[in-house]
Amino acid sequence: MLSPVILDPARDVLGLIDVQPDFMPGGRLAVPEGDAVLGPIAGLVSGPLVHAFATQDWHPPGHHSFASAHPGRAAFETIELDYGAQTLWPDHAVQGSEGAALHPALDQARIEVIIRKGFRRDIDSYSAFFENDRKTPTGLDGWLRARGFRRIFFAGLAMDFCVAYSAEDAARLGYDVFVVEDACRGIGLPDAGGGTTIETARARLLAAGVRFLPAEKLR
Ligand code: VGL
Ligand code: ZN
Repeated sequence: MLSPVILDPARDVLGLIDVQPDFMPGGRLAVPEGDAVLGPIAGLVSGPLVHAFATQDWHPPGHHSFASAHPGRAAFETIELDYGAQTLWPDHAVQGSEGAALHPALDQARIEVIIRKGFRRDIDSYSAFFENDRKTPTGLDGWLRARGFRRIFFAGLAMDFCVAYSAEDAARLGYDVFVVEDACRGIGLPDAGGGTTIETARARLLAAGVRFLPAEKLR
């Protein structure tokens, strides 16, 4: 049995990734059971983790991650862009739209900073730390360091994309990283050989030293 993790408010922070209606049933890029994260997250934001940051996927119309920006291409296909492979998505999280808001049921009281990402038209940004070229920073690392946070507990959507990229970058940057598993759901693209699946994302994170735990283990 995994032992409980005793939290220290001086160095621990909750990272809420893309808790936005567009990633939930009825949204434009619905994650299966995406709304199931709201209950566990409500527990987390009223529990022992008193500091939180949130990310918000925030794309301009015509963003290059949208299949609609690439004539002849369909959503969920992968293409090569100058920074590498890019999966194409249905239009989603368009700046200012209702689906791009932080979910109205999310209690924002403990969210001290909101990082918006994916606002440059030609580059996608899954991770809370770097855009998909893996080197353009969002500024989150500077905020976390300046505040003295050393352990990050991630929750949100989607486990296999924005949560996974964020957790992996956090581990690479030297943070102690946990994924609160019951507070995440994944897109679950079919295994198309070499693409990201929930299983490959999980294996990558474990190899990077990221730990998975249920919310009930946080004290
Ligand atoms: C996400 C695909 C495209 C995510 C965002 O939040 O995981 N996935 N944009
Ligand atoms: Zn996006």
